[in-house]
Amino acid sequence: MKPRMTLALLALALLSTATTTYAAEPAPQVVTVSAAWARATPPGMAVAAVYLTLSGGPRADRLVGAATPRAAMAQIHVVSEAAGMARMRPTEGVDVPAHKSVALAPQGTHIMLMNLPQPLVAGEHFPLTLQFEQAGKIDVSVEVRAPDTAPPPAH
Ligand SMILES: [Cu+2]
Repeated sequence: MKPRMTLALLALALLSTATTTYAAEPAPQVVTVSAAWARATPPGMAVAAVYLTLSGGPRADRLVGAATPRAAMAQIHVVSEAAGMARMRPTEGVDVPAHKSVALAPQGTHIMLMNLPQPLVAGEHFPLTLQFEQAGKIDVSVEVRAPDTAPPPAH
């Protein structure tokens, strides 16, 4: 009885060790996307900007495109300043270095949605598919927030 009990305890100890090993937090193998949001659009406004945070995985990656059923076209835009004017223009892609975060935020790089058939309404969520060189397609949900007092980005 006693040796059997010892063995059982030993087995239990081994099992829990193994469980602990497998329960270790899995490191993301690819880029991850978080905090995707867009401002609600007033009726008649056919463009909107999506902002989000890209977190690099073990390997560098590159965001190269985006698409959503809510807009006829989606482009990655960068903002540059010339003669005191902020201007945005399409870019080929956004580099996401390994283990680094890249924020697409107001006044900076964003995903431009063009030809919206319907306005974006505060409180709703809509799907956005991001295309990466390494990770392929990643689907995210974009939260639509109430417009604030900041002026819309100039085109
Ligand atoms: Cu833009």
